[in-house]
Amino acid sequence: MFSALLFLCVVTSALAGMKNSATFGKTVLKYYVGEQDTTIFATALVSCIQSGGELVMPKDKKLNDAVASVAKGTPAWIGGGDLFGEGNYEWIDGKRHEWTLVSCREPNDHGNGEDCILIGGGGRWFDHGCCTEWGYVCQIPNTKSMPYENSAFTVYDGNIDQTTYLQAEQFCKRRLSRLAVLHDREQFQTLLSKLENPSMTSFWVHSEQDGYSCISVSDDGLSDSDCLQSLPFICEQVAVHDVSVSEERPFAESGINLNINCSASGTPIPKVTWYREGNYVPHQKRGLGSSTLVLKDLDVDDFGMYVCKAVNEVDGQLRRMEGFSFVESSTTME
Ligand SMILES: [Ca+2]
Ligand SMILES: [Ca+2]
Repeated sequence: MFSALLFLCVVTSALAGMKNSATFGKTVLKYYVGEQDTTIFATALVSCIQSGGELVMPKDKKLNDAVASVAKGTPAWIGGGDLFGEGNYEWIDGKRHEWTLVSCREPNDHGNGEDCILIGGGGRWFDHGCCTEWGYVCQIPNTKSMPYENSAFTVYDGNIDQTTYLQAEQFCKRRLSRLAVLHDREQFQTLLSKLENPSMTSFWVHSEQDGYSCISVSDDGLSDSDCLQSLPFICEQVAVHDVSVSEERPFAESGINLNINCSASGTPIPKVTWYREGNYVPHQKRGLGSSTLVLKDLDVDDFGMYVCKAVNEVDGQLRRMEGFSFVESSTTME
């Protein structure tokens, strides 16, 4: 007879811990790194927004030197890359990125898979795979004003950002976000009530209703507006916020049936799928934002590493994030 222990650990995109910071003009540069805190490019982007700022865009040498110094010469993500077209390097605000501080033989798009930019020793830049894990530097306004961050929503208020509908839409997309989908007026009023001094009363948002082109929201609700008007806007993160599994260390004996549920939250609601060693597991019940791994009449062949992935995608584009869970098994003989 044998019994077995299924061992499981959960890795989610937890917020990183800040390791170093420095004031630069009206902003604070914060460097996040560490065994638990290094992360893929997409998570770094979202994490900076959640901290009320953005992944740093060191467009001039002074700022670049400050970034290199706060990152202590170790590689760190900065806000640039060619994610939206090979060789078209852009900062995350959509401005063209020029390789003025290039490292030797870079950018080289090594293996046709390097679309994000790291700052390295001497403040020099190099392209690297976006899904590799590194520290990162956020640039955060040291005033407490805008943008206001409320969970998945970021309100870009009047004085800073007023744009046409199309520009607002692009702005959100470059931050792994979309123009916010607001479901009712109360949701908007709650958001607005948390702003200290809202300078405007009308904001661009996305509408899922047919027949509208450019939608703004105000106290009166949603309305069809002139697309070329300049308005502030509200972005909503496209992200997996959390991944959890029903049992972290299920004790499994041969012959039993085992159900392990994996659920994820995010905007939009992520698709959740179980894999075993990279292969889709057919025995799973998938629902909205969750999937249950169903192992019937467990035997030794069922033990192995299971991975639950929560994926978010908008417009079929690369803008997505993943959360992972790992299930490992070990067996003990009696
Ligand atoms: Ca590339
Ligand atoms: Ca490279």
